[in-house]
Amino acid sequence: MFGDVIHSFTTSYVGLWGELAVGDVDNDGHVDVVSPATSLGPNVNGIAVMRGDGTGRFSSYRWYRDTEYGVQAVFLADVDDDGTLDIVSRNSGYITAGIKRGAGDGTFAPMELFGIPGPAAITVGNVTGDDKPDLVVASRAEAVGGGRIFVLENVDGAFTAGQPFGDPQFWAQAVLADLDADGHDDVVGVDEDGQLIVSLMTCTARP
Ligand SMILES: [Ca+2]
Ligand SMILES: [Ca+2]
Ligand SMILES: [Ca+2]
Repeated sequence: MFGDVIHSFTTSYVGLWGELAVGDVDNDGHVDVVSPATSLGPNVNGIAVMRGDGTGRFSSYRWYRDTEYGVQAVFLADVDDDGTLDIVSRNSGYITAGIKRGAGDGTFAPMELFGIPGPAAITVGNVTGDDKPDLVVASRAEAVGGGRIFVLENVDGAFTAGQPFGDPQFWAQAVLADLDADGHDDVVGVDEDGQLIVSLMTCTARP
């Protein structure tokens, strides 16, 4: 037996399309929801943040319109290791990876954009082995310059432009795990033919 829908939340003239994420973005102990959000009239893209009140309802809603590219998916991670959840977004177009740093009170800084061709998946992990979260993008082979793993290294909380690794693959999705226990997260993914592929990462942090 499953539950009925007992609450919905209407975002007036904004539609929530894409892959959403949940987490406590304002550190009040209640789960909040973050979603790609596009206006229903003129095509304005952005990200909506809905703060949960702990009852299944939402006490506030804010729409950030700081991307000219469509946001296809978001997830939450503390990318700068300052104790607050940040938003990582996978966007359409060429400027295709973005982060919005969270202040810890439910508000977010303007999006920082990174030009990675054709991202199929974006994830966060310790790829360079220095225990700082790096951004990792698996890109689609049909994009110009794509089909590679791009590592955006975390240097003192800022991220480098993506450096490509590995031979071109038809990445469709990817997650990180340290498969060979060498202290560097590796990329585990599936290609567009449905085959499991692995890229063992050996890159080291910049001195
Ligand atoms: Ca919360
Ligand atoms: Ca953070
Ligand atoms: Ca490894």
